[in-house]
Amino acid sequence: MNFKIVADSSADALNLQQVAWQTAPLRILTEAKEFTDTPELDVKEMADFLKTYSGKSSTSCPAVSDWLEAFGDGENILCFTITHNLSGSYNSAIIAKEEYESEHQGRKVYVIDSLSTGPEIKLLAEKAEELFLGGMAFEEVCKNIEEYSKTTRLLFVLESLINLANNGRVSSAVAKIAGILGIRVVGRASDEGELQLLDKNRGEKKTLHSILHNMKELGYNGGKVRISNCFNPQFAQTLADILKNEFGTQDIEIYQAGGLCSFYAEKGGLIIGFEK
Ligand code: X90
Repeated sequence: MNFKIVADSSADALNLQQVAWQTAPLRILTEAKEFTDTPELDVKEMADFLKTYSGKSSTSCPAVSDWLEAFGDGENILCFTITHNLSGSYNSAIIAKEEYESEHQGRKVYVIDSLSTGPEIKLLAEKAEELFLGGMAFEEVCKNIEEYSKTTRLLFVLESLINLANNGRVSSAVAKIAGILGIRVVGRASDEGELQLLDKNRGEKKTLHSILHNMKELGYNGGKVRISNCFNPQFAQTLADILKNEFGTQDIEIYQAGGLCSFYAEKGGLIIGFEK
């Protein structure tokens, strides 16, 4: 059976080793330049450009044609999108699925709205790979991933919410709190896939305390963790060390966020996906 995992680029590069995968790019748009969020995008170069750029910037979800390209010639495709509450990506994927299935008799695309983004999608994709390699049939994998996604969570820590506010994803009053020097906002993806703010903290120590507290509240107890960071690997590593000590966490990975997550998480931001 030919199996392929596809996600929009909010999931960052998936780097799966044993099944075919591809991402459909979101785009970061400015008046001067456009960045397509493929695994090849030079995120550092984009961040440097945005630092000196003072005009408007926004993003756009994958077009139907981007999804079709990512489906390629897959026969059984499991497709993940960022939460429909923040993006049109899910709608676009559904249209692409219908087109793809009617053009290619017998091929299947199963679209899952992650109600989340970034590292939580990565956890879902990794689990799907594992189940498939264990010999599970396509439909069963899809059903199991729907169940598994009820046991994964997403937290984030942001130093700036300017890009989220400028693009209408949080209110500007909320963004102002995060704009105060040294304040870091901790939040989560709610069960409905909305951005939910939980806490604001001054200083790294208090922020770490808040992350741990909120992870525990959400049921964390030593499961898998994926931390996507926007040019802040040290902070991610500090958190990883604490998790290893406190919970005996074994399976933890830290990586630089791709274009879309870097644009919204902004410099210093962490996005943490974990198993309950
Ligand atoms: O369609 C588009 O243009 C994409 C818009 C995406 C907007 C938000 C992306 C957020 C990425 C920030 C922290 C994670 C929040 C997750 C809440 C569900 C990273």
